[in-house]
Amino acid sequence: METVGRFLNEPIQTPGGLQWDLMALYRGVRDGLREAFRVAPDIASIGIDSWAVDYALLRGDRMLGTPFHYRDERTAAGVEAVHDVESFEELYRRNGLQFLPFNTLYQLACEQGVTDTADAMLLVPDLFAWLLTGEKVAERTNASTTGLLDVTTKEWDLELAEKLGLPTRIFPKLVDPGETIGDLLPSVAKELGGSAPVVAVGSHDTASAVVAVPMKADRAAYISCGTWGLVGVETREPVLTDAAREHNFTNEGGAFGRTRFLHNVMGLWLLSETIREWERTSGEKIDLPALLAEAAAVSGEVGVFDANDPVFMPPGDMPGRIAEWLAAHGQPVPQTRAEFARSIVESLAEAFAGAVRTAGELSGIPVETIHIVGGGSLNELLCQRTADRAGVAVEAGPVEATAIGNLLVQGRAAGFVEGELDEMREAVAAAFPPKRYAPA
Ligand code: LFR
Repeated sequence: METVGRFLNEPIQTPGGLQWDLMALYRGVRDGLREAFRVAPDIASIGIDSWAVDYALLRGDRMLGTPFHYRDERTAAGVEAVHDVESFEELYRRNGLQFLPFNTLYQLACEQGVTDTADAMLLVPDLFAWLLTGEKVAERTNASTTGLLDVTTKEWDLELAEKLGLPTRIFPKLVDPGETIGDLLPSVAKELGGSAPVVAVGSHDTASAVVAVPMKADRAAYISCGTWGLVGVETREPVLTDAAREHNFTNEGGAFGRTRFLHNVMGLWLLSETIREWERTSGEKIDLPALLAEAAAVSGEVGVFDANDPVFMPPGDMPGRIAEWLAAHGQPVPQTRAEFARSIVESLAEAFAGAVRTAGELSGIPVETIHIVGGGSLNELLCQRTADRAGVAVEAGPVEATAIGNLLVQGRAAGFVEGELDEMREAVAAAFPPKRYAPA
């Protein structure tokens, strides 16, 4: 695998709320594709994945505004509006999703005026597919994060949409990973210096990542660890029990018809937002590996906070919120940057271990190994402390699981990759041997 481009994703606070710089992202996509065609003119296909739940509304070929960031505060009103119509219990029966205040249905409930004039809703990866091909579709794994996909039939729940006052015309045709979406528009192909069909993949980044977890799914749990820590197991069928709902576990759609039964833990957002705050207030540039080395050397007791507490969701002063949480719960408050970093790692490891245990109990899968993929797999302290706190071995890597899972689904559609999911995962393990952390 060769990386030919990378670009930043920096949301922007506007008077209207926290929004995505969509056109900057599209420029990054185009620059990357142009470079890809330069180094490999015979590209067979293009696959797109991104984070979930966020979308743009369209009328014809016009976007109605700039997409909101799921961390924008406006969703609180949407939650109330939706739950007035349908209780969380009933929603869970229909869509199988954990409660997250930013699930697309809550966001759409804040947009009544706009949805009335829209004729399509496109989630972020589908939006890029449309920009590149002109085709408007909804890839099914990501559609499963909207709250508007029926967890049993895997079709749009138009009855629920109608109940919530959403026009059913805005929900595009669903496609599955592996299906061709369309060719590049001629004007786009000309600018990029090449052409290839856009093929649907697990367009939800977590769906792609889980494809590339080198696990034996009947005895392992995974943690897809980047901004979020998505902690769970893969099942053949959704788990819709009262216990699953009470533990706020989600049933998201996986590639190859599997279910991603998992829980969102706050993830490395806690650390990156802490570093952002320190850099903003001190003007210094903070070196992450050096910080983590100092954190590993902290010997005294550090406070452990609830990494799942929603107070940590919005952007802003993260070290301040952590200190406040720990003080309010009678725990030691970190004094140095190293202690803060250690407290974050310990709290994440604790939340990860707890979610793994619950995932195993709720699904009946005996967890013998925990696989950590994504950026967090490089964080040795986090991997070791997760193994220690769970009392289960961690296997770390690959770091680029999302990109690998995206490529595997494309490769299978193009006929380069053979075999079933288990064999693909064996191939991932052989190409990117995981690093093992035994529990202390
Ligand atoms: C990870 C992720 C999670 C989703 C969150 C918001 O990048 O896609 O799976 O819950 O971002 O979209």
